[in-house]
Amino acid sequence: MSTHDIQAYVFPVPNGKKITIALEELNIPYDGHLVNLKKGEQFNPEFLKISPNNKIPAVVDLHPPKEFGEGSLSIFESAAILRYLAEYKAGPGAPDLYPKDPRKRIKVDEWLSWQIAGLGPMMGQAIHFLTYAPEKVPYGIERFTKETERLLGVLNKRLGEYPYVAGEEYSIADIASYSFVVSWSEATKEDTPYPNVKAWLDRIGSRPAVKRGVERANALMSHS
Ligand SMILES: N[C@@H](CCC(=O)N[C@@H](CS)C(=O)NCC(=O)O)C(=O)O
Repeated sequence: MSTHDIQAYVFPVPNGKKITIALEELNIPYDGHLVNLKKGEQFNPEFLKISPNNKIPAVVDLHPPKEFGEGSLSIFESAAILRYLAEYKAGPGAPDLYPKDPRKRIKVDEWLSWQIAGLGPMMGQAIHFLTYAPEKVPYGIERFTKETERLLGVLNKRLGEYPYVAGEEYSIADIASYSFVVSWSEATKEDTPYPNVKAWLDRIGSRPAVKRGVERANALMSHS
């Protein structure tokens, strides 16, 4: 049953946690739905109607703003979802996670794209070869681990220059990268050797809304 405008379809992996974290930060009430990737639920025809690429996350807004016209709105791809939520759905007292100032906004777009196209896929492949591949493939492990480490080095440099990924202010770009970097430490069982990344992880991870977002995603799985 739907009780809120926003219906979030997730699984407790970094791409799902991004959305629950953003919803908590933005003070947006929502109903969470588990799409159990372990059971192949991402291929259910009903889910494919809102996420044709058979991946989480996806969001349905039952009552989008007037400029979107009549009817509910479905969105897949996490960057599109994060931008939409921050721009159109932020609740009372929420931080501005997607600034209107064009110079600030382009930095958020840059680093959000960097996560979606670089950090996420490379880290995903590295974790696959390190943890899930049915055979040990040294070439795959080395290629994707090296690239992930390079990307973490880039992030470390950036966070030596600015407190947050997109600059002086916390934004959806931080949320997008945060849960991936946490999962890298979990997968490699090592604390990150990058001091600026470590300080940033601690800073973001101590935010109450971030904790709530992670818990909410995990709870969907444990209550399923
Ligand atoms: N570029 C997509 C990536 C989404 C993605 O890779 N989702 C994975 C979980 S991390 C998924 O649903 N995989 C299921 C599948 O490929 O069948 C986004 O940012 O939303």
